[in-house]
Amino acid sequence: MLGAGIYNLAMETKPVFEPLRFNRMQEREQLEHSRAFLNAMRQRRTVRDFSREPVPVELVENAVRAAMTAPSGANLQPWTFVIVSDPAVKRRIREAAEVEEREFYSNRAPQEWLDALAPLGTDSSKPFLEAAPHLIVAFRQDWGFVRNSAGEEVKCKHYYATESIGIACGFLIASLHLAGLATLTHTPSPMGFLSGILGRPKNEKPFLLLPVGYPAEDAHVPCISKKGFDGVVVRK
Ligand code: IYR
Repeated sequence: MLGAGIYNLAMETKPVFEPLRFNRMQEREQLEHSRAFLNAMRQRRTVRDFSREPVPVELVENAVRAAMTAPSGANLQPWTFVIVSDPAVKRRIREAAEVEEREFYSNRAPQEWLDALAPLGTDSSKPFLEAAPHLIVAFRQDWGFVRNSAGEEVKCKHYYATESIGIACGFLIASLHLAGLATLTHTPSPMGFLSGILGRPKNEKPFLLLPVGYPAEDAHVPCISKKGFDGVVVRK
């Protein structure tokens, strides 16, 4: 990599293959892993009450490394993850987010949307944006830059950028949860202000803002449930 978002892709036309390393497990072991992961994921909750207790940044960095293993369209990896730990930057993000959210809750959101949010008990106040020790902001790159064979930097379209970063963010959230951390999938709307505050280039659009930390001592979560298996799965 030559700089954030610039890749020196080999301009090969012929694919190069290597033997697959695949850990073939016994069925018993497969079931153990499968059940352990399911049980762990069932414990995940979206948290809005964060403690200010510090979190080692390596836990956050490793989760981003896990996200970076996600499959992506043409393996173009259309993402940038900004890790925000500076209290002054977190404060600017909170202030800008609350401006948008006040507008959202009092004018922009149609009643139907407010009704859908009612069981979550959310409002325009976003203290978690300062309390959480780290924020991860995922940016989707709709295009990137590559060096062509003449060594020039040229634009390159990213295919399935939304799907790709969605999968990567799923890995990120799962990884943080398995590392014993709480997250909130937060999408202030609109969230263009993040590009300005974080100084991101034109090819990147904010996709997700993820506060990361430990839950506050007295954290509460809404009493909500997931759909049942039969309401979701169709067999043919
Ligand atoms: N962005 C607002 C509203 C909001 C929207 C959805 I969709 C949610 O699942 C939760 C909240 C907010 O963060 O309060």
